[in-house]
Amino acid sequence: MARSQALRQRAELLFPGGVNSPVRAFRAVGGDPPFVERAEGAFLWDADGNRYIDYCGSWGPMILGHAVPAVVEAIREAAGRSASFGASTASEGDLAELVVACYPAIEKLRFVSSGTEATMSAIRLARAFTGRKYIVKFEGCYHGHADGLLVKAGSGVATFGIPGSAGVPEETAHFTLALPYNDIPSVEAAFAAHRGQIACIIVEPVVGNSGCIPPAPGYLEALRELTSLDGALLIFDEVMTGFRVAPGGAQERYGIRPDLTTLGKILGGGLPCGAFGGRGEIMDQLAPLGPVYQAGTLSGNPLAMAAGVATVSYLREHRAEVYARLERVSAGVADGVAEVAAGCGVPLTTNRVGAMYTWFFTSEPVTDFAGAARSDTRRFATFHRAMLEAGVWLPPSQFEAAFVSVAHTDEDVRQTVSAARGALARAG
Ligand code: KE4
Repeated sequence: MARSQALRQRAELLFPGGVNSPVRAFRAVGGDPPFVERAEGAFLWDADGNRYIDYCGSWGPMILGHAVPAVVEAIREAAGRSASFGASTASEGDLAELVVACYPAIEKLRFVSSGTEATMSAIRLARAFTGRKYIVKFEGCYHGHADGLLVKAGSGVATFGIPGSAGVPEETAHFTLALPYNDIPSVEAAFAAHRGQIACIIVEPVVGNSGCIPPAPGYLEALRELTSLDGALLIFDEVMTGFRVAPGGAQERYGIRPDLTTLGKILGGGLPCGAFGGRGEIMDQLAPLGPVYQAGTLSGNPLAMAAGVATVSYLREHRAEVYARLERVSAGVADGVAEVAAGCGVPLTTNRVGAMYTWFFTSEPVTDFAGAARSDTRRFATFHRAMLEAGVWLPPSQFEAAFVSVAHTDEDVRQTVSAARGALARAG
């Protein structure tokens, strides 16, 4: 791994931990992360020419696979007309019309450049619209790195086992109530204790940032009812689940109508893009119409719009075939490895919703972050390293979801299950 090693040594002089986002450092699983040079379809190649079947997919965006010709051509064509104007373009409306078609709960939206911007802005909007300060989030859910949301968060925060983050004033965290996921009594108690004071609940409708945790039957419906009763807004953070678990995200899959929705990842087809949207009366509180300020130099960037239109329009035009394939291949890999684990006596709990899934190294059901945290993360680390050495790239943390793309084939599944035989034996 000579070239990756040289690149990492340079990177460690330039970036804290050698990375531009903490989870990429592989600290939770140990070993040195390979540097990726290129990717195509379901495969990554590192700087030393090693090939991997990719189940990280850039943490979700690459649902069509890497370097898909239609997406590449759309970006190339847009780039030829300049990368950015700082002015309105037709392409923003083109992507927005696709979003509105997929998400009936979104009457109006605004594009931003990341999921963090989307959730941060949605929270500010909810507080302004309701005139309330408190927000509710759930332990193990990650909504980006805005101050008030780094409270008992998932993803990298959970991976590093830190309660939140340094630099977040306790006065800010004070207004964030972090409750256990899939636990309605705790939500009822929070509303009883803060009647009329909670601006919103923000929830990953299918958790991805504790590893994959599906909502318990009736859970999302209860959140909808409790927020409506108290006049709080329900925000579905669909940055990860949007276009992933259905074209219309978890709100389509589970039939819930949130007040606000945040999107990202797949929305931009791999380019920096996020969005937040919802009821028009709420969205119209935003400047320049209303008193809530929110802005962004590259919001609605033409290249991101082009990649998003190419990606989302493909998903919509081929929805039946695409989501049936994602379901089949995702079930094939998740259940195939689970069967191998059962056969060699390694305790494994598999959670999956559509094309996102997680293997937890525990024999217990995993229905909230506390359950996920009881997994044997050391065993996961050994498994991850063995799979990487066998040419399978999994997300480098027990508290992340794995993703399948349209480009993954049955042969990729076979090879992955075969690699897992050796990796589970090593982790066993
Ligand atoms: P970004 O700011 O990273 O674009 O989005 C933040 C975000 C918001 N909401 C959800 C549900 C998310 O999953 C994310 C980001 N996800 C992580 C991986 N689980 C991004 C990977 C990283 O931090 O490098």
